[in-house]
Amino acid sequence: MAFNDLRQFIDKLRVTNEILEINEEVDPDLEVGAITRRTFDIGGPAIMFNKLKGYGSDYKFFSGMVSTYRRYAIALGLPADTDVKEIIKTYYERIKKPIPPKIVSSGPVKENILKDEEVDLYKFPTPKWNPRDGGKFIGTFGCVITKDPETDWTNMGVYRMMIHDPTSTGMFIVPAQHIGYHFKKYKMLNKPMPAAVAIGVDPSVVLASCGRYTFNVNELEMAGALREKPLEMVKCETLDLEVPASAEIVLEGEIDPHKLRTEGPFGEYIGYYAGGIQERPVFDVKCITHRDSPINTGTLEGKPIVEDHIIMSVGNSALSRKALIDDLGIPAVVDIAYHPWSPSNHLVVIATDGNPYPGHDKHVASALWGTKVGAGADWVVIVNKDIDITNLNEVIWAMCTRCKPDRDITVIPNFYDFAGLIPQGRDPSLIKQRRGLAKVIIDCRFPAWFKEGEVPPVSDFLEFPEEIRKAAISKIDLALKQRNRGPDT
Ligand SMILES: Cc1cc2nc3c(=O)[nH]c(=O)nc-3n(C[C@H](O)[C@H](O)[C@H](O)COP(=O)(O)O)c2cc1C
Ligand SMILES: [Mn+2]
Repeated sequence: MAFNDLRQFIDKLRVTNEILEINEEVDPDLEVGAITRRTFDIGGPAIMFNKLKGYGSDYKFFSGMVSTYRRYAIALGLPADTDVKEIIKTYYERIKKPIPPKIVSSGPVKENILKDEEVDLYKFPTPKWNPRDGGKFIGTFGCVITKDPETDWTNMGVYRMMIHDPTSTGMFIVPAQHIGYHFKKYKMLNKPMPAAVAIGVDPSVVLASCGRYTFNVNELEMAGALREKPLEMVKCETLDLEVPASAEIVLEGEIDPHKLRTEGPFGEYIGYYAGGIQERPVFDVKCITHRDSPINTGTLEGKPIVEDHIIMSVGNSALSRKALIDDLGIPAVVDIAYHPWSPSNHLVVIATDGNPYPGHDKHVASALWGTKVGAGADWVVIVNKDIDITNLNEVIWAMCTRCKPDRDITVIPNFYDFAGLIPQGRDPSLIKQRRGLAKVIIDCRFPAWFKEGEVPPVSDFLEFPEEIRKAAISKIDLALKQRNRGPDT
C-alpha cells in the first residue's frame, strides 16, 4: 500500500507501536540529536518531538523514520518482521517498473506560501545534531530536485544543508553526484541553478532520493515504483520545477555557481567529522511553502549504525544486483549485499555460482566499480553461493576457511576515492601527490580447479536427515518454551 504522505506513515507507526511521542520540551540544539542517536544505537522507535524549545506546539520534529529494517519494511507496505533479504528483493523487483509522477493543480504543501521578506528558515525547529557540527542542518532528509539545463533529466538526491542565515543554507555538492553534473553545466552557462527541496515526505521519496541510480534516472519515477503508485506533484511558486504535493515543507531557491561560504563540520556517515570546514556552494532560498502545523523531518549521521546505513544497505544491494546481473550480465553472479557497518557502501559481498574463468574476481569487481552504485565499494568480498551474504558471520567463516590470502587478495593502489571522507585518504602527502586510496578484492571461494569431491562437505545442521532435524527442532522448541514459562509450581 502507498502512503499518501508522511502523516499517514506516522499513523501507521502509531498503530504498529513503532513510534515514541515526546511531549515534554526538547531542545533542537543537541537534545534532539542525543535522543535520535540513542534510538539508532538500540534499534529503537521513531521519535515524534511534539514540543521544541523556542517553538509553539504547531511546529514538530520527526526522526528515525526508517532507522530499522522493521520500519523500512513498513515503508514498503511489507509486514514489519520481513527479513532483510526479502526487503532487498522487493526493492529490486519494484524499481524495474518506474512510475512517472502525476502533476496535480494543488496540494497541502501550498497551505502557506512565504515569499521575499517572509522567508525565514528559523521558522522551523531544526537540530544541531552532533556536538561538533558547524550549525543546524535543515536538509538531512531534504530531497533536492534539480533539472539538467540541456535535457529533460530531473534528478532528486539528499545533500546536506547547513543553515547560514534566515534565507540561505550550504549545499554539499560533490562532483561525482548527479547534482554535481547539473551544477557543472549551470556553471558553464554562467547561470544560477534552480533547486527545490522537499522535506517531510512519504518515506518512498526519501528512499528514492538516497538511491544511487544511474545517470539520467529520475528518482521521482523511482519513488513511484517503490510505492507502486504515481507520486502527486505540484508546480513550484517561483521555479520551473515540481515538488511532492503533500510535502511538509518545500524550499525554493537557487545556487549561484560563483558563490561560496564556509560550511561544516558535520558528523558524517563515515563516522567522523571528516569533511571539516570548507568553502562550499550556497543555496539562496526565495520562497518557502509549507503545510499547516508542519513536521520538520531529518536524520542524524555518524558512526554506524545510523539511518543512512540502513537505507543504503538495502538500496545499494538491490541496485548493484540490477547493475551486475540484469544490466551487465556478469557471468555467475547470483546475489549482492552491502552491510550497515561497512558503513553502508564501502564493503560489498558478492555470491557467485562457481568460479567460471581465470580472473573472474577482477571482472566482477571492475564491473561493479564502473557503476554509480558500486564505485564506493572499497572492499569487494566474493563468496560461493552457499554463504548467506547478509550474515557477516558466515562471510568471515568463508574468508577464514576458503581464501588463501597471498593468492586470493588483490590490492589495487591509488584508486579513485569515491567519498573523499575516509580519514586515510586525507593524508596530506597523498593529496599532494594526487594519489587516491586503494581497492581490495578478497576472493573467498574454493579454488576454481577443485573438482567435485575435492571440496570438503560442510558440516552443519542442514546435512542431517529431514526427519531427525524436525524431531530435534520440536524437542528444543519445547524445552525453550518451558524455560520461558519458568519452573512449574
Ligand atoms: C542524511 C544524508 C545526507 C547526505 N548528504 C550528502 C551530501 O551532503 N552530499 C552528497 O553528495 N551526498 C549526500 N548523501 C548521499 C546522497 O543522497 C546519495 O548518494 C544519493 O544517491 C545522491 O543522489 P544522486 O545519485 O542522484 O546524486 C546524503 C545522504 C543522506 C541519507
Ligand atoms: Mn540521481
